[in-house]
Amino acid sequence: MGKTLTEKILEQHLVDGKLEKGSDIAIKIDQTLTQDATGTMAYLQFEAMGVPRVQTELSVSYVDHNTLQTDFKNPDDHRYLQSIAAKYGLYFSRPGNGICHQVHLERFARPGRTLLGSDSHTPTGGGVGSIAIGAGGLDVAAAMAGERFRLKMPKVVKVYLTGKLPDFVSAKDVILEILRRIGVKGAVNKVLEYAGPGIKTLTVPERGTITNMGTETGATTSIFPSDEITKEFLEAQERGDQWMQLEPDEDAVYDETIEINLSELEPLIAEPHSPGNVKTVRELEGLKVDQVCIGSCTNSSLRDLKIAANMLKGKTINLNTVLTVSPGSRQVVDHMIESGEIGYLVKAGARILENACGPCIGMGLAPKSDAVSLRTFNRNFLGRSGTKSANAYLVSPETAAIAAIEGKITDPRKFGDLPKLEMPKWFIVNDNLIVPPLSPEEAKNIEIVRGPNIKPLPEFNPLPNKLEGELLLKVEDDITTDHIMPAGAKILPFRSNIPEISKFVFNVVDETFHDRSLEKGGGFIVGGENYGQGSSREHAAIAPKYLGIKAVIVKSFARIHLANLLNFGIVPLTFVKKEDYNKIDAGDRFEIDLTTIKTGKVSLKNTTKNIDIELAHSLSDQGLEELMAGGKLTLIKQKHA
Ligand code: MIC
Ligand code: SF4
Repeated sequence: MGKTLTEKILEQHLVDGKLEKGSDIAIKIDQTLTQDATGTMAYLQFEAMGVPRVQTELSVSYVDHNTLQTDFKNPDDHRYLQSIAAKYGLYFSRPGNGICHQVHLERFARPGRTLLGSDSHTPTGGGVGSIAIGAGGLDVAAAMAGERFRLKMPKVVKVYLTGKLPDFVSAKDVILEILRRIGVKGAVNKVLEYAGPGIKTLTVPERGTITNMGTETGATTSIFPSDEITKEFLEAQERGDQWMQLEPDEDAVYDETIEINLSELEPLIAEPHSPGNVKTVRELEGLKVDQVCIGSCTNSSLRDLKIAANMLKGKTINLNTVLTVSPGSRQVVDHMIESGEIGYLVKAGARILENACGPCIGMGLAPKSDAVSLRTFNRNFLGRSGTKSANAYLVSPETAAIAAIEGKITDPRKFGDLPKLEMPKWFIVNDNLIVPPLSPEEAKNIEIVRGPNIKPLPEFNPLPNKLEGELLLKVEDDITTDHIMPAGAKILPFRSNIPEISKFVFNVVDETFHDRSLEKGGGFIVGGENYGQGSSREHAAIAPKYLGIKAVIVKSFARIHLANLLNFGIVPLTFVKKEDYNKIDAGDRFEIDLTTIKTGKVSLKNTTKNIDIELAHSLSDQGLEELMAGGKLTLIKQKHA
């Protein structure tokens, strides 16, 4: 029986388990990446593991999220990260060099390699045929320490592309079409593997847009084959020697198939507050737009900026619309300067921001009250822009550019002739903002530099056999980690300070959550389907744990958040009968007996309502051991001691 591309790469990296759908496997990780907002915690954990140097083939530490420096906290974190990189053998991508996923795709991602990143959009690397997975910081720290990465063997979905994208329809519309069909939980524990003649019409950065935003379907990762187009891209990045051909066997067997004829697609848009609320742009035409933001790891490649610049050439942005542009990398800016195209944006009135995440994570440029904000980003969760009353919509660069001109949602196909884009044959390669690793000898003399905002990791104790407390909060389906642990300019600087950041847990849902949790000595959270979708931030587990949350009981979990709960000793449980969700209310008192947890089931006694509810979990034996020890770090520390 033939193999899928996913199976081929996983097989080469398999260190435990069998490649059978749904079973627990462990793989070797070749590369890791971190960004600053998750990196500080990841490296505090790595330090605690006591390993003298990273054990991977390549590890890169990027600074791209916390670049708004309103006081000492963020720059102190950058300095800490730089000293860590020097001490432990990592590459360090300095602030200003670009967004981790864009830079990693340009400079480091390799076909056939495994990449684990402490950011949920790590699958961007699937654009060159690597198995690139997002994970919590602790899992990435463990991989840097040479630990295997455990996951459930995903199902493999063949996304069969035919045809060719029409003018003014681009890669973003492809992933929006997939989201329109399968929604934000349609690919949990699945890999989206792209195939078919249509892939030959997509360049690597376009493929990267699609694999990047595949995260929004809940997919473990997304991947394209490594073909002639990949080869051309790597050669143009002066990395031709890293190319290898990789494709599935002709008789590969897939678990599911999605077919998309690219020629039939039209411009799409995701309405607030979910990337899964997809409509056609036509349906929303005429809606007044206050802000347009171009950038983010989804749509900030050279091609994306070029199309926007050339659509804006010679025009002025609408009187009532603000336009921001955040390029994905310095390489992109370098080309835009060389070709003069950056001038088209500047002259049209765009506010050019730095090469970083920026408004995508609410780091500045929050929209005005009740604004309509059109963004080329991948997420439009409630409050993420920094303005809770704002309505964020997700679109392609083409749809963004025309909206900036017209001041309202407009089908970009009305623009007229498609501007002709001149793409360079060779990229300008300048790695002078990437600090290479020091030799072990040189690294010996490096001192780790910590600012006052970097607080030590909280220590968590082994779990007792019985959990007792109150149901502190009951929430609906599709609760994101942006609900649980919001980000933005005010909160992100506390990513290395758990006591401080825990004050914001569930702030967008219930401002009393922090105080109530502490008053009640902790308790429980109940949720619906896909609990914890979105980012990889482990702070959405560590901070609730710090507030005394003992178990989270839901209909189903998103993959990364489930792993993060387990990593920090919060018991992740699911209802055996989903209708039991309706039988409980916030304020009820629970007792959960964990003595049967090894059987896969535990019983919850609701002493307020005097009912028993059956709960289950999907943890492996090793996962259980880590959970009961109060989290994974304790066990890893013991191992390396
Ligand atoms: C995001 O896009 O939500 C983030 C910010 O990049 C997160 C990581 C984080 O919270 O630091 C992610 O996607 O994992
Ligand atoms: Fe940065 Fe936004 Fe991408 Fe997250 S989604 S890595 S915040 S650009």
